[in-house]
Amino acid sequence: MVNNMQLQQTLTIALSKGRIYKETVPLLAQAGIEPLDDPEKSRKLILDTNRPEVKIVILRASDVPTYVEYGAADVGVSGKDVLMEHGGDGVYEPLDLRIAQCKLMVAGAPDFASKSGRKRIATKFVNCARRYFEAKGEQVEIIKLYGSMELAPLVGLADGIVDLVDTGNTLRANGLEPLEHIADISSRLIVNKAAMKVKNAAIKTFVSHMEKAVARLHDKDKVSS
Ligand code: PRT
Ligand code: MG
Repeated sequence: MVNNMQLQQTLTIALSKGRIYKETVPLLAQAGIEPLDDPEKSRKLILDTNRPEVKIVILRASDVPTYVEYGAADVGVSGKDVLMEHGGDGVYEPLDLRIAQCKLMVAGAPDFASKSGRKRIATKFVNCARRYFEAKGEQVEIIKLYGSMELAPLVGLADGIVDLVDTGNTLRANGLEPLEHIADISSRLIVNKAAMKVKNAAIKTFVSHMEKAVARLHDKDKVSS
């Protein structure tokens, strides 16, 4: 006879390929979850794990909050930049995973500040940029781009950009400088609101395992540095 109490709650985790996947896998391993496929090698978009009740879906980074908000995934990992740009309070954000860290900044040529008149700012973070300049009381024209923001000031499309900066090498290689700090960015664990109620036990356990994994990884960093 099947005992309902013994049926394990399923958990679907949304991740994006690239740095978020690479930096989340060691945390998942500490939580006892290991994917059975590598998304960099396989074309599969749904990955099984060593745990039959846990699956991983591989999405475009900017789609992760949408999948989690609508409950197509129970939990996910998203950059704070993506969450700020997505806006709203459609998901819970219980944990800072302290991975994929960088800064959201205004960047431009060294003469950026001395430019007169209304500046043009190219970015894929149009909402973040609009909010930032509004809060400063500065009128700018925002131009939406989907990539290679660094090119825009070089070819006269924009005076400056709003983009993520880590080492600053990409800016420097293109004769640009980081100028104004908008926000510190790291990846967050996000949770679907209905799942938090319906799958409370599974999600609470998962979040607390991830919390311990983050603490362990961070302590290790402190000891080795
Ligand atoms: O690439 P795609 O359009 O599919 O999606 P994505 O760019 O959102 O994904 P991905 O994997 O590139 O980034 C995922 C998340 O990683 C971002 O949302 C951030 O939260 C985080 N992250 C951390 C970064 C960086 N560091 C980073 N340096 N994302 C992007 N960069 C890029 C930045 O845009 C710039 O082009 O790296 C370049 C700058 O790096 P430095 O070291 O030269 O300063
Ligand atoms: Mg990218």
